[in-house]
Amino acid sequence: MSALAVRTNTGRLRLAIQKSGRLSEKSLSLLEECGISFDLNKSKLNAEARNFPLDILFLRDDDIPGYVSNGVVDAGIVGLNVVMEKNPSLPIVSNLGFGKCRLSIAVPKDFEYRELKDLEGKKIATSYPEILQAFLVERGVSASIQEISGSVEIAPAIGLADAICDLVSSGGTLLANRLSEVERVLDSEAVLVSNLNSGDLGQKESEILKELEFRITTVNNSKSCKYIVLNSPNESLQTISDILPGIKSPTVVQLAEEGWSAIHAVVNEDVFWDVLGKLKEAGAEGITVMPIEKILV
Ligand code: PRT
Ligand code: ZN
Repeated sequence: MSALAVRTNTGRLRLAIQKSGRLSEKSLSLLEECGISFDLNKSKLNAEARNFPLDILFLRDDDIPGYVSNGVVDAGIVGLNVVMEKNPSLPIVSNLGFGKCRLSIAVPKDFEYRELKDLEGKKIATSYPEILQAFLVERGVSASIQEISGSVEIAPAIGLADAICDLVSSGGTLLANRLSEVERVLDSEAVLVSNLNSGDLGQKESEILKELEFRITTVNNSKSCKYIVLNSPNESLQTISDILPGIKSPTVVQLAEEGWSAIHAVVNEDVFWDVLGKLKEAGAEGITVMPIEKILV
C-alpha cells in the first residue's frame, strides 16, 4: 500500500513540502527555525518530527495542492503560483516570505508592445494556462494559449509562440533570451495551505496547525525586526523616541554620564535605514543594531 493512500487520524499534522527544488531547503529551514527537529531518512519520502506532532511528506510541488485539497495531507508549503494554477479555492493559512517571484508576460525585444490588446489573436506559451486564461478573460483579450511544461523562454525564438507567460525572479532568463517583461500577472511566494473548510481536519490537527501558524508568524516577524540600542542626550529623548517605532514604547535607561540616556527599541528592517539617518540628525550616538532571535506578540 502506498504511504500516501490512506488518511488516518493520528493526532499528528501531515504536512507536504517540495521534495527537491527551489522551495525544499527553505521549507525545512523554516520548520527548524520554528523549533521543530526531525531526522531525514535516506529515501526522503517522509520524516517524523521528534519534538512536535508533525509528519512531513516530500512531494513534487505540482501535486501538493491536490493532496491538500483531497485530504491525503492536512497542509502543504508550496508556491502561490502553483496553488492558483491547480486549486485556486484552497485556503491560504499564511504567506511565508520566501520563494518570491512573479508570473509575467514577456515578448521578444522587437515586438512593439503598447498594451495587452496587442496580444489579441497571438500565441502565448506558458506552464500556467489557467492563471493566464483568467487574466486574459478579465481584461477582455482573446489569445491562444500554448501549454508547455518547461523551457518556456525559448518558445518565441523557435517560432512556437509570439509571447510567453512565465515565472521571473531576477529577470536574467528573460534578458538572456532577448525578452521584455510587459505585464505582471501574479506576485507569488511560498504559502502554507490547508483544507480548512473540508471538515477533514480533526480538532487535534486544527490545534497543531494553529500552533504551527503561530510559530511561523513569530519567526517571520522576528526576521523582519532589529533590536537597536543608542545613546541620546536627555534633551533629545522625546525627538528620538518619536522617530523610533518600538513595539510599545522604547525603553530608556539613565547612563552614568550626566545628561545622557540609552534607548532600546525594536525597529522594522524595512524602515531601518530611513530611521537611522533621522536618529543621527537628532543627536543619537553609539547606535548599535542587533538581530532578534524571536519576538512573541
Ligand atoms: O520537481 P518539482 O515539480 O517539485 O519542481 P519544479 O521544477 O516545478 O519547481 P522549482 O523547484 O523550479 O520551483 C518551485 C517554486 O519556486 C515555483 O513554483 C515558484 O513558486 C518558486 N520560484 C521562485 C521560482 C522562481 N523563483 C524562478 N525564478 N520558480 C521558477 N523560477 C524559474 C522560472 O521558471 C524561469 O525559468 O527561474 C527562471 C527565471 O529566473 P530569473 O531569476 O532568471 O528571472
Ligand atoms: Zn513542479
